[in-house]
Amino acid sequence: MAKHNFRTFILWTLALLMLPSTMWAENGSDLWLRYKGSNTAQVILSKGLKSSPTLRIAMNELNSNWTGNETITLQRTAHGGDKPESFTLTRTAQGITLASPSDAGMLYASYTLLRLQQTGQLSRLTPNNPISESPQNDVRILNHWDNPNGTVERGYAGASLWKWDAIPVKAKSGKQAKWNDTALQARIEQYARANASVGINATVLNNVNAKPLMLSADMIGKAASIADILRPYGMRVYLAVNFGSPHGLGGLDTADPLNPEVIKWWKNKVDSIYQLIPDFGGFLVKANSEGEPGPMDYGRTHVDGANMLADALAPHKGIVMWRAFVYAPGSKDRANQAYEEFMPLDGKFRDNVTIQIKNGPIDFQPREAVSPLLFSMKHTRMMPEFQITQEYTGHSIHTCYLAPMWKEFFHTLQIPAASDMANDKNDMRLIAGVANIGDDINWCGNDLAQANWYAFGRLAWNEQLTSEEIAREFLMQTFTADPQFVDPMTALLMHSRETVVSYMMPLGLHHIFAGGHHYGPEPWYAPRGSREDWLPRYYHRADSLGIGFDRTSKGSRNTQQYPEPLRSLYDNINTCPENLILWFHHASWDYLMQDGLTLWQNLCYKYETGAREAEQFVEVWQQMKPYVDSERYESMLWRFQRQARDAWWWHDACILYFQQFSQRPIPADITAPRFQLDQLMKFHIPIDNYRAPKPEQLP
Ligand code: BDP
Repeated sequence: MAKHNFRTFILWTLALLMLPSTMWAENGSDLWLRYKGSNTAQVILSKGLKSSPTLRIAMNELNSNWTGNETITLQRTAHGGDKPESFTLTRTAQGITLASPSDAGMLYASYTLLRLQQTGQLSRLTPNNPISESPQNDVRILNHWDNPNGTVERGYAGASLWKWDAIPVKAKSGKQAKWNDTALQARIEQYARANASVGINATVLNNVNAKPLMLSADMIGKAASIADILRPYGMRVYLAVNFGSPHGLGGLDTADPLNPEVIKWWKNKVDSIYQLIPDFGGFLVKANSEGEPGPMDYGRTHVDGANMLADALAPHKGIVMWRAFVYAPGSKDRANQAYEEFMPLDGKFRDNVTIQIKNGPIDFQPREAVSPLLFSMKHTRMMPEFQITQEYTGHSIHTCYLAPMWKEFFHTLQIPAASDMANDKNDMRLIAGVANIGDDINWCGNDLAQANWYAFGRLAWNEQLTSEEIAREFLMQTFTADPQFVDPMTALLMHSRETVVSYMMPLGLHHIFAGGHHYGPEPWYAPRGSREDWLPRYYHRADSLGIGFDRTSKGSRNTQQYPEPLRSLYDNINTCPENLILWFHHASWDYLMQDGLTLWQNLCYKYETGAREAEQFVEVWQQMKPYVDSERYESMLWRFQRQARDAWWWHDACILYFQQFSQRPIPADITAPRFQLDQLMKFHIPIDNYRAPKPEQLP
């Protein structure tokens, strides 16, 4: 007995000693899902409603996390005209009802109710005010650029989530596979949960630069095991495919989409996928782009290629997302190409083909004009692709909240008359975001970059939400609801994208990054033998007269691809929004801007403002110390410090580089560059495939 007591005493002492560290241990892995529930809810299924894995998750979330003590009823409503995932929250004296035509809708309703609780908005739900929601996009999909070898293309949060070696192969019998690596299984389930909580309902598991290997029987069996975890959370799995697979994997001597053997190969492959993944979503294809194989290798067209795959998928209700990210070397204007290549094909794609188009016509720059193709096709389904991973906005070092960029995009699409935007294929809407998720403990590398994953989901569900409300929600749930934290940090997030634009590429400048990894400034980057359209000078076109790419009716005629009023607005330098002036115009260094400064002076001040703002971010964050756990505080502090240092690096590099062309003095109140141009030009930051640079790797 005494011995037993002593052991209890020791255990208790140890537990108490460990308590503070466990209480405060914080690694960001809980994302925005930090409910402090009291297990007081009574959750029931309405009469006749049969339980399901999805409903069990919903009930479990509410049971463990709801802090009220009313009865919550899950209820199925008739489909009617509503979208299956829509839902209504109703409050009565008896309790709260979450109603939807589908189980997934009830799950979304549960997360919505919990979000209202976490963000102090429950008062919005009163007996007179039910809350009804319906998703604006039917397919809200993440694109992982993950490779079978565990690397992530343009990933800055560690290696791939999918540890392919440890993922079990699902057997043909259809029985769920047993996971030996239960930690991995749990992590993938957390991934599904996080997505469901913001309404993301689909995922492409692998890189658009797809390896034929992804379609091997083993990999399909592994994808099926992942699909089994995601399914109860309302998520469907898709795969990116290599168009050359019949050749590269199947051993055929061609991948010509009109060849009967090739057609048969794809049909069989698709059938074998559906055997294991009955709700498989379909294929994402990058064809004839940046060296990837495609139908044009065989003298065929995008239509031939996409329709052939679509026909193989159609019997199973699968779809093809065919990317429009195409550009040939030697082009007059890369921004024109997707339009030139796809407009003649408008109306020729099958119903289950969607053309996936990056938000801008170049490549995920900090600010781009909207891709003109998105305004133009009338008889083809199109979907936008955003880049959540920060390839061009500072990797997982810089804080750059992307919701304002995406809102700007949605806003621009609304500018032309509705009749000019009519499209007869918009019965089904889709939206994609390239994921910023890896195996880092906090998922995204940068704790605040979680906000971009969060915001993508929220906007994919409802484009009308404001960036600010999304930022607030995120901060309140992920850190603290204390306004001393939420107010200044919302302001910081809201400003962050414009700050990044100012210190990297203001006034519509684009693609002046370091070659390869795209981190840091290298407007001079020009290794011999490079493709011209991979070089910054192709984009900035600085010379003694001015700077910027003339895309007007007198230049590359890119402006002519836009509908009115954008066409005229962009074409005329005096009406072109100044934040895109160098995107559309080659403007004289002495061009007078609205503030009365010359373009050159204005450019210098933009760099100055951006760098100073980045410096202020450090101060704001330092003031947040009392409200943040030390682990996340420290891990963000060095990132903000790096961001500020990088911002000055951009400032020095760009001002000095462009001054060679402008030959104009740097305004006196601009901070004097700390480095000489030739010093900066010698420096190329080392960086490996998926690790952001360390602090000491800067000049
Ligand atoms: C560019 C990336 C490259 C991608 C490509 C794409 O630099 O890694 O493969 O886009 O979207 O942004 O296909």
